[in-house]
Amino acid sequence: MRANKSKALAVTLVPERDLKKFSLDNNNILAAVFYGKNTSISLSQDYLRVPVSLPQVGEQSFVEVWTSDLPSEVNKFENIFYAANSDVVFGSINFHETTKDGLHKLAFRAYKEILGFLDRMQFPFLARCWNYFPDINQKNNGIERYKLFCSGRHEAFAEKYQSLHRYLPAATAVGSKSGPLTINFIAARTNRGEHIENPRQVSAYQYPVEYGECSPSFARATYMDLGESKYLYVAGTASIIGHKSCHKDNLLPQLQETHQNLDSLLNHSRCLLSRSAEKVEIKDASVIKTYVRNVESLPLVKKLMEEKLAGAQSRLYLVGDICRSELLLEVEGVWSANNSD
Ligand code: 3EB
Repeated sequence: MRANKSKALAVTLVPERDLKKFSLDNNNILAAVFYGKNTSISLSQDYLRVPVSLPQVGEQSFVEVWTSDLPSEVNKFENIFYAANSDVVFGSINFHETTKDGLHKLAFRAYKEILGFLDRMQFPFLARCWNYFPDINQKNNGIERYKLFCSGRHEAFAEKYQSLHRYLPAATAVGSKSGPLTINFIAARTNRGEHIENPRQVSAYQYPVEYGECSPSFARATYMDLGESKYLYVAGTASIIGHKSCHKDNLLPQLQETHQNLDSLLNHSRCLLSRSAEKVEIKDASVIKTYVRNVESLPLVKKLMEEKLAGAQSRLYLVGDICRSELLLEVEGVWSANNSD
């Protein structure tokens, strides 16, 4: 068992009970994400351990492990915990809401701090963000919390960039049951990356105003060329065509529509990963993560995902609230290729 051979950054899921052995087996871990944990992030480690409070479902517990062959440093700057090597950084920021500092303000503050940190550390290419916070579909003072989050995030990007859409990373925004606003991110030194949109979907940053005063600041996918390997980080993908949610509250067609969206995106970006490949498919993912709103829907979702996945790659099933209340699931993943392909 080992990660994809890659110098700067690779990702794999490791059974939690094998983690020690995995790290002793010459795998240099940069960061490990523990799902279903409420522990706090700590620095006294050889690699970054990031807890995410969303429960995972399955026979055994997996850890999402980001590895690298390059020497790395684990550290903290202001509120950001990070692990960095010469090419990439994996970071995490956490803020607890108070009556004075609500979600809107904290989302702004968190992104402002992330963007400032990346400038200072000279990792100009923000490739991937994961956003988790409680009660995503609930309202504060009449406004849905997801929309408050989107406003704060948008303001931070807009303050820094004039044509901000060129800088928006692939992202995930999923609601937790508890815990702080948690934003995990990956950024790179390289400028050999690219943000990608899905031909079946309106770009989220161009959603009409009915979805919120400020549009969601994310790209459908981000491609990153790290020399030895190339990666496609695919954002949380749901049953949305154009800008409209489809198959409201209807699990099975939502999953099928999500698969079509993924197929469309992979087809659209396949040449970046491999010039010779006729197609890149869902089953070629190196890691695929499925978020479901209701734990009871998991047996069915899992069965249908597994049919799609026939391959040997790793997958994870997490329980969390999708950012539109009518959506029941969302799928994200990482696809990779060697640069010699
Ligand atoms: C969507 O496509 C569904 O706000 O960061 C997916 C991925 C979604 C990321 C985000 C939201 C986000 O609009 C929701």
